[in-house]
Amino acid sequence: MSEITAPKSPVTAEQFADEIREQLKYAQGVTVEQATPADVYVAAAVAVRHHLMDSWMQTQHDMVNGTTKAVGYLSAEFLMGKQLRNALLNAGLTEQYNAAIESLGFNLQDVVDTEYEPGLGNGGLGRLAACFIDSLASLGVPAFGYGIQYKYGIFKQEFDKDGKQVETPDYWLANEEPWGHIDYNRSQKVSFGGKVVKEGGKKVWKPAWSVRAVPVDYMVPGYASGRVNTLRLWSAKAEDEFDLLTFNRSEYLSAVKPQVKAENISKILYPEDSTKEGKQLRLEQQYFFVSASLHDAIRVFYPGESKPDLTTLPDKIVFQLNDTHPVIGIPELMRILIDEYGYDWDTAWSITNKTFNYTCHTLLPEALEVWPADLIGELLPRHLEIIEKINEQFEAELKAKGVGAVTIKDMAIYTGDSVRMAYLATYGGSHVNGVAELHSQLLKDVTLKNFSDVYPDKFTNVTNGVTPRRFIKLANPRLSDLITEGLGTDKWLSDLELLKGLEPLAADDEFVRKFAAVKQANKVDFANYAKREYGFDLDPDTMFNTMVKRLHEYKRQALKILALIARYADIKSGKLSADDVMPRTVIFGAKAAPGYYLAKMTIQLINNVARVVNNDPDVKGKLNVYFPWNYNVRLAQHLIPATDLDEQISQAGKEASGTGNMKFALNGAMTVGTLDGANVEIRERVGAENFFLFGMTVDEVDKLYADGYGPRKYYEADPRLKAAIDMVADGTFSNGNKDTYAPLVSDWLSKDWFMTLADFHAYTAIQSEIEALYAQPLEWNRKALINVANSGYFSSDRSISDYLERIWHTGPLPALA
Ligand code: CRA
Repeated sequence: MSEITAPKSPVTAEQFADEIREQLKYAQGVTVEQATPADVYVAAAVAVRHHLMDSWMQTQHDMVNGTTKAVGYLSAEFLMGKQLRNALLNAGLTEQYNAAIESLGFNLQDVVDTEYEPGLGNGGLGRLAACFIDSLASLGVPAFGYGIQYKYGIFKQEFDKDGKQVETPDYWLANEEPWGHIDYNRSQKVSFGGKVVKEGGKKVWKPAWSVRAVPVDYMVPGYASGRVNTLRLWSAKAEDEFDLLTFNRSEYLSAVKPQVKAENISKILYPEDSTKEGKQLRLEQQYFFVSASLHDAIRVFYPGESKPDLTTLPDKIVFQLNDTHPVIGIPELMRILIDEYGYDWDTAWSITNKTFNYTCHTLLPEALEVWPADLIGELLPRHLEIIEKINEQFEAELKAKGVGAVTIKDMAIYTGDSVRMAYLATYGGSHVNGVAELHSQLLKDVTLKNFSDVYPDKFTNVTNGVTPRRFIKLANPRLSDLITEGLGTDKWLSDLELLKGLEPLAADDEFVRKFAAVKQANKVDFANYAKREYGFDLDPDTMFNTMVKRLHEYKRQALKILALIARYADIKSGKLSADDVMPRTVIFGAKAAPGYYLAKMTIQLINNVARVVNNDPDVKGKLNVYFPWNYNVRLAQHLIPATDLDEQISQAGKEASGTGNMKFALNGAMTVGTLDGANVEIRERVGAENFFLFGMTVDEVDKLYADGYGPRKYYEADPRLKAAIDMVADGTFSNGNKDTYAPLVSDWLSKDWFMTLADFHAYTAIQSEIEALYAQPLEWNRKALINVANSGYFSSDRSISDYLERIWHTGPLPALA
């Protein structure tokens, strides 16, 4: 860990208030009296940026002039969450800000509430990237996050009157966005299309069109490190705004066509990729940000040099490829080195190989990108040539190592028809890592087995982590205070393993009661929040049981909802008296990909189960289901600290890691989960007796597939499962319409690819264990506290330390004077 401590900001609350006043007057043109909370938010954000400026410049200076290798984290997603509170915390300005805002006559929360969350990511992968750049800065390691400033982030989710998901565009830049600085003077040109010609024996790419990549810089302040790194998100602009000749012919729309085409590149996060056009746009995005970032790094590290010695590039910066999305960076760096700087192939390959590493985040084959070769050929003809040559070299290398012809064919990076980006990344970089022990093992044993046989040393694991600053300190101030009280220090915020010191306190009933009181107060807070934001009436005296994550079949929201329906069916049939039901509030949060039919139908089902169950007097309010729409980082920060029981119930071998599981354990929720992803490591650390484990293991899943899985057998054998599925089929949750969920029911009974039915019995069986423990609040909270005490390992600071040691081989900048 870094020894650097933050220079205590000398600013007083009065000065901070003056800075806000000045900004309001000279930049925004409003008096304090005229100002709205939104005005004050912008002014406060600008004031915070000003306070970070010296550290930002110093960090860049030390990075470029020193000998510490920097990290470039290339990621198509950065799901940052709101910035103001986090920046204040990390800059040590929270108290001054609070006092200043109040002295100006504003309510703190009103001001913070005006900040609009940028949704520049889909889920875990994007949020992980945000945690990682926070930790890099907090550890004092010089780093760039490189990505795209999408104009529209992930869609805004609403539900229609039938409970169906409706997607609306999320125009997060509708109001002034004070954090990003657009740096027009440091733009890069990125080119596409055209053809490769031979000129004087050299291959020359003659592109057909180009766009201008303009960097938008976000400061990334480290917590108590005095260091501020950069998140550089590229925005696409046209090289020429419009064609005046066409415009003068009154063809106004045609005149702006090139502009539209250019700006489309950074218009939207992950466009649909089921059409040819969508695919092409996605590849354009990937190449756009990667090409701009690589050129930018050369500009930054070799300032003003027309003939830089790029053999030193791997000593200046190491690039991490966050999944396959930035992998086109490998042929792009080859192209830059060979075509732009005149290096020979072998030198270029050696530089490239040392500069890149690849993190794989999935085991689902459909998430490992494969590009049609003709698409790459059309859009990036020179890159396709380079990829072909890389593949030739690769095959020769394999042959020399004695690998058989069949295996060589299996391992092809370029098959003639397509390019396998995960294979290109594995061969083209120095290291490959999975994101949890189990996942890394499965990568070696299954997904990338051939590669791990030939290059065993490339493979390693780095288990994911989450930043305790945002997800404990900011999200859960009550728990933070209690932890600090229990440990007698707040150093845990930069050394999370210190939480271990709480373990003895689990034997102290007084402390456990305080811990329980924190959870209860958080539940009351969340109930108020849910009332205000969604109009829900949550009862904080029931168990809060949460399942939040993207909606995907493998994550098995269906398992949760079927178990809930089974319990409802028990009440309806009189098998169970509502009086004997432990009161439970089940809270779902999930977005489904717009084109994912069964996932969207599951959302509709959950909403309608909520409607029916919450309004049935027979249930006597014992079971309640809520589905707050538009799950995002903000909602996570409110909901996670208020949760008693967290659901991590994916089919074993499908969830690469999960990071929600870590956030919940750190906030004192108990977990019900399968042996999947990082659940395995959480359980190992918190102790098997403090984790509700159920369900098949990876081996059992594999065996069942091999033996031939038939879900109907489970339906026939388990009357409760049958009752639940029958209820979905018979129209109970669709106003009598039997067709509404027919595709879902038919999938469960005939395919059930992720074996929801096979795990149903185990899942419902563990509920009695859960409820027995919940009936003893002191014992429940003791176990929950043990979870907190033993989850320090899941700090993203630890993940980053692992990357530094195992993959990046660099460390913090020298301590600040
Ligand atoms: N969907 C995995 O599924 C993992 C995150 C971050 C995911 C999660 O289990 O925690 O990555 N994979 O490592 C992914 O995005 C393309 O693959 C995810 O967020």
